[in-house]
Amino acid sequence: GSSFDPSAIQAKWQRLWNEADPFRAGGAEDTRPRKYVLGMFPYPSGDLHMGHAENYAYVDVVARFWRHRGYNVLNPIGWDSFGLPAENAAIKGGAGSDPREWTYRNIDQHKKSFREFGSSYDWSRVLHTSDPEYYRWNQWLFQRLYERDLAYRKESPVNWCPNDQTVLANEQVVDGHCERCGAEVVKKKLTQWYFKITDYADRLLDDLNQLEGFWPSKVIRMQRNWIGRSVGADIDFEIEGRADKISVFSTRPDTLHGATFMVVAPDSDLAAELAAGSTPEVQAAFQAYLESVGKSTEIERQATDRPKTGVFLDRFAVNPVNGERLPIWAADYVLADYGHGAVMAVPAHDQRDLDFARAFGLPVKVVVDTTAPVTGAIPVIELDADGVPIDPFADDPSLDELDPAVTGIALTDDGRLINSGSLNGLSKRHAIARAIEELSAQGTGRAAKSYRLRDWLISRQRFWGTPIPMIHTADGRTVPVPDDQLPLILPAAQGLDLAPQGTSPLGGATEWMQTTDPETGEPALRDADTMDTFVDSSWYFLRFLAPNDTSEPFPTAQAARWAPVDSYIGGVEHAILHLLYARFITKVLFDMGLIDFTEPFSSLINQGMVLLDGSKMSKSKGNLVEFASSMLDPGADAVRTAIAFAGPVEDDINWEDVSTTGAQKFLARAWRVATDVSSAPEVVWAEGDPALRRVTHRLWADAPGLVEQTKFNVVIARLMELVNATRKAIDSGAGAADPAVREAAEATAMILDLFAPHMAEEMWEILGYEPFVGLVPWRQADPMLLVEESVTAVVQVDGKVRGTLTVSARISSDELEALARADEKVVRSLAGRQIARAVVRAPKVVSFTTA
Ligand code: ANZ
Repeated sequence: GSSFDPSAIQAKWQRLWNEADPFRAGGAEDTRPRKYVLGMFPYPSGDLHMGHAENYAYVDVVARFWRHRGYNVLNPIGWDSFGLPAENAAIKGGAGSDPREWTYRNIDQHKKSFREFGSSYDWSRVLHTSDPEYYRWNQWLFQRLYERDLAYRKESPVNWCPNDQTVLANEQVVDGHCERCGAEVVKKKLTQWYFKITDYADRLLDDLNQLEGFWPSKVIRMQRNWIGRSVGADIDFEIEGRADKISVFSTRPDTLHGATFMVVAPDSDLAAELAAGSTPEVQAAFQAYLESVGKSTEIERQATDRPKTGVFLDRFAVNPVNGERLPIWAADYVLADYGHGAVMAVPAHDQRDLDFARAFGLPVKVVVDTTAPVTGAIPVIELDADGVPIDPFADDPSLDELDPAVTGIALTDDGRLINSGSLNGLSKRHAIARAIEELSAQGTGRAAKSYRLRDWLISRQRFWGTPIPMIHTADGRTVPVPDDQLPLILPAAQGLDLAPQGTSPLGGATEWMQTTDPETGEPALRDADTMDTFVDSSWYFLRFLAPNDTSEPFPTAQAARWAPVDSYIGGVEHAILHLLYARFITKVLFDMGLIDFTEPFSSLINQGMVLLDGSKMSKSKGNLVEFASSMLDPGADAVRTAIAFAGPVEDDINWEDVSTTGAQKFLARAWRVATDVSSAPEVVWAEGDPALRRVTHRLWADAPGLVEQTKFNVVIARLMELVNATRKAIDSGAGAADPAVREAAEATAMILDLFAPHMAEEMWEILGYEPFVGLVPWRQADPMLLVEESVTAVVQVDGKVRGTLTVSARISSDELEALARADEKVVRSLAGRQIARAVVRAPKVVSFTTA
């Protein structure tokens, strides 16, 4: 028929896709190169909204693109289906409600929506993390971490959300408030399970270098800051009246001669002990201070603009380099869980120490002359009009004028050490090295690093999660549930009180809690806590490789074939937590010899947010546009095209500016071009209108680079240009019978498949072809019809730039990689080492990693 009916077209192609299942990834016999494309899997909240539509539209662009480019593409979907909202919904539902029902009902709705959206998933690989067959492998992972001393239990002050009645990881506390519900977070002492991610801090930091150019630089920066490595020294101080020395961490051991007092964190065990050994007056003052400190957050405590508070403990430390007595204070600008919870205060050169010294009248001693030049170079002497040399330092203030005790400004710049014995005359860098050497020689200090990163607290006092597979025996041992007893399945929710009560609801499942000591057979108790859901999402990308495998979490051979993920696509809200945990678990699995790579996601695309009235869409704000209903009228193709056209992928989109009507008009124009040429006979391309052919071929040539650079909006703009040019050619000249018109219509169908797959399939059929256009190989542009441009590509080896190449702006990734491998400088820098991995982003970057 000749009337444009998008909803009929959609229904037809969804049916055909469901029947033929054309987007299944090829198996071992498939010899095409592979791409693993993955969208961050959804949480089954009740309502998929336009943020999801955006995310999964982009995922599908990338997956379809690589299929057209001749790749065997794996593009799976699953659900991150444990977690609080399901549990809260069940609590609201009243007695007998089960989080399972809410969860799986929503998942069914989501599946329907994704089918209606036309996403090209491999539907044979669906997983849900709340299925025992999935979480069994979380438990398996826990056991492996436990065996490697990477899972341990300790009592410590934890972040506690009084509203959700559960602990939160540091990462889940935002400005002192619960990330989820916004309640003010308090500290509470609990015995909890931790994963020892801090053992991997250096690798998590250093391996970010390989991702440079492939992950958004903002995300790399956030990861670096989160790990927060500082390099310096640990210095030991004797304490009068205490047998053991105490250590402090300092990034400026060069300033040790300028230390005039010491500060300990009031909430540290050390402060309590020092106060306890002091006078009753001090003890009382300390207690009062400690209570006043309790409420402030870490960020407030560290703020430089905050008035300094503290108490003198009437105890003294001894400076190891000059024997000076340093009074010890407790003050909240020092944090208990960073470094050693104590600092040597150098007020002349540290602003917070200076503020404190000025507030409490403590001495300030300058040990770095910041007015002295630090370079070894001889300054260029200029002459004035009379030929008299101009003193290059004439404008520099003298050190006296800069006295921090007077100005209140600490001298933090580089300079020359003074008043510092053997360090005098050295610049900061050399003085730090010398100081560390001397301290090491005397045994009073050593080089050290400090990290902001803390171990990953994984225990949660909630029902709807993976049960922690540990057993507490009657005689006080903690032993793992044997592997052959996994999965340890959650008890039924019926009869349990899920409402927050500060302890895990599983504790109320009396029968379930009872077990036996696997070693002695004596009665024992299970651990009542469940795992943080970030455990589930830390390795799910591997489970997609064989989601129904009942003998192992993932087959090693499949991992070697498909992983790591080539293109990972999702929201920037996961820039820290999820990515850090997935990177950590990947490194652990590498160390176990199960995988041959150390980073899970070779490239990362973060899409912007979908806003309404300039603010984030959310249910609580009542400004949610729902995914399912948004597709009803204009149809999925128009929604997807409009989103991709709305702007660059990484920018926020204002939903009010997204024109689905405009997109639908464009799709109708494209469709009409196809119907106009449908009756055209066999054609000889070369006989077509060269002007239109140039437009078509330029798009064939440019679209791959544009897609690889995620400039989807530009591809759509270019498609619009092509459709307009085609229409013009039809209405003038040779009309729809011109071979160039048919060529343009075919190009439109194939490239449109990235954005509007139903319409593309329909056009392809109208043009006389068999389904499916989604599987048709990309056409090569005719070089005679192109005007060349060139760009500079950078080649990295192990994170360092080793060469540059001048290449066509339209070069393919394969061609670029081949050129890079052949480049003389690159070959030389490899010095015979094998390339273990190549990551290519044409036309700009090639990154090789050696084994
Ligand atoms: C003496 C010194 C002199 C310092 C100087 C700095 C400048 P980052 O870069 O954040 O790692 N520090 C150590 N432990 C601390 C704690 N638990 N709470 C608050 N501050 C702490 O900072 C390291 C510096 O922060 C350390 O170096 C220490 O002060 C302080 F001119 O030691 B410094």
